[in-house]
Amino acid sequence: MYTLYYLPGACSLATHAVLHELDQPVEIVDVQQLSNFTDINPVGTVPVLIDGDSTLREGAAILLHLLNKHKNHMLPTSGASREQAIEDILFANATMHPAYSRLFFIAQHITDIHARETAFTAAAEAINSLWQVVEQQLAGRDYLGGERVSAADFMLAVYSRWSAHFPVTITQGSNTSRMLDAVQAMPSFQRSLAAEQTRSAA
Ligand SMILES: N[C@@H](CCC(=O)N[C@@H](CS)C(=O)NCC(=O)O)C(=O)O
Repeated sequence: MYTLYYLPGACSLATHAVLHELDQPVEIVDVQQLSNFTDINPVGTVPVLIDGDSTLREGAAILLHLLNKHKNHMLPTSGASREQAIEDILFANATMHPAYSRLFFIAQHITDIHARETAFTAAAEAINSLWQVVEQQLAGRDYLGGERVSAADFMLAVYSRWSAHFPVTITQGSNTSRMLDAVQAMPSFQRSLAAEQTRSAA
């Protein structure tokens, strides 16, 4: 049984959904209910995964740990498709996620209304450029890696939901919208979303 520390709807939702895709039992802990989460992750961010005696931090490292450990179709075991899947996870984690993180930063720290608007517009433009890159990669394929869903698809589907919280216009191409809709309709995604909402409402 894994333990996943999460925030509802945050990037930890991708880890949660991938755990269900891998058919792994998981207990989830909403870090908002904890007063000592920085004892578990001094950086204060989710996800954190407990696997036996190991405490794993950093979303990309956690996903690669899980995908290397459990048999799956999301991370090929060798070759160019494996390299591509790893690159896609890192693109999601280290490029797309930080682009979205700017929205949270602006909302939290920029109070001047004009500066805020300028910053939101610039952040949205940067995000939209990245979605165009995704759109090109998805040409002629259902998911980033081809026919089967990958961990990076889950990550992008989670991030895509965040723009609804901000006064920005984020647009995705038709290939991307199709992929994002397909991932969010998956039982693993729906189950994770529902569990996170139920837990935080309790
Ligand atoms: N590099 C970290 C970043 C994770 C991250 O930014 N998590 C956000 C949620 S999506 C978080 O925990 N934010 C709460 C905070 O920063 O206090 C990772 O990939 O695990």
